[in-house]
Amino acid sequence: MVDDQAQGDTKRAFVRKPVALDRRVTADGASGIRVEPNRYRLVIARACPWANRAAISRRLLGLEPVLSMGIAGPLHDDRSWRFHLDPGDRDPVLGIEYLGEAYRAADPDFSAGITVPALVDGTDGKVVTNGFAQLTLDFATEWREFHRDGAPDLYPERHRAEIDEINEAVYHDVNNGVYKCGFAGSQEPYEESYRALFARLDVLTERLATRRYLVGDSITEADIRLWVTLVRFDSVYHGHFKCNRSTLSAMPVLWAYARDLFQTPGFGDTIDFEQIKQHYYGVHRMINPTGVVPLGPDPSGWLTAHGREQLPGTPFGTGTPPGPPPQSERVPPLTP
Ligand SMILES: N[C@@H](CCC(=O)N[C@@H](CS)C(=O)NCC(=O)O)C(=O)O
Repeated sequence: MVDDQAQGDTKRAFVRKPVALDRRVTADGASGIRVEPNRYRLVIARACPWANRAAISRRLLGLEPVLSMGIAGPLHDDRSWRFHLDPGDRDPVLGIEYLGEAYRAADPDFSAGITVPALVDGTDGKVVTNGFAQLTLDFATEWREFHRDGAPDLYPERHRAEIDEINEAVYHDVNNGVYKCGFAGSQEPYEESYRALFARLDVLTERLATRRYLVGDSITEADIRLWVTLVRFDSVYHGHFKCNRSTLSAMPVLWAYARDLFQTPGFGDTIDFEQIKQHYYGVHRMINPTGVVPLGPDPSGWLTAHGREQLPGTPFGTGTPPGPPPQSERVPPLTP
């Protein structure tokens, strides 16, 4: 449970625990674990924003043919994420029912959070890493040999300082900021996080009013990280996490930016709003004790025109968009 991940301080603020298994897979194998085609399996859940980053990066970079993906269902219990969307309730490649089995294969005494995304070594079924922040940076850099033709550079050297700076602020105030609002155990840390969240969204609004993407003139890691929170905003963070100064759809610049990316191959085709709502409202019983999942909001607005083609920037620079996702990874089309 996410609340098990949180350590309370005296004001009962939500504090995210450090990543437990943070080994790296690198091109030269200097980390002890080398990038290899068809060896690892990326395990995600459609609901999870941290896992969503990895799914988007994999799509944009075209890693699907060399890095398979397992998809846990939206609900989990104290035995961890479960592959209940798969035939026989088991991941077809790893052969496991619960993701926790792969964590305990890596460390029989593993007692920290069993989280997605997790990169699992298919040769021994052990989790290599659940270090969500490093994972996508490594996809962009260490997995370069296996990128598709026309893949974008999501972490270009000349922009790294700027990307890192934005990512740091977005992580604290937005990505983790919504969780700090939602899981605040008392009024004061909630208000502090709420103010920091919307102040940051105001700053980002100003930045994105005159440019299509956050850094440089095409999509980077910074856009992926901001977007995974924006796309969940109206479905779960606005109500369930009390981030309700306004909906995303009432913030014109961010709403158009988020729609633009939703309609870009590799982004919207990773999103399943039903699974997102089922997870947040169904799993976080401490803040939604009934487990009732709201029917709204109507998601069809995501497909409306955004007008951001007029701004400086093109999605893939000199590269090309990815093709459609593999058949087995398609998400249901949006229905009102
Ligand atoms: N691994 C990261 C982030 C990933 C994360 O929190 N994933 C959530 C889903 S959005 C998760 O797997 N939660 C399961 C749990 O905590 O039991 C962390 O430990 O902070």
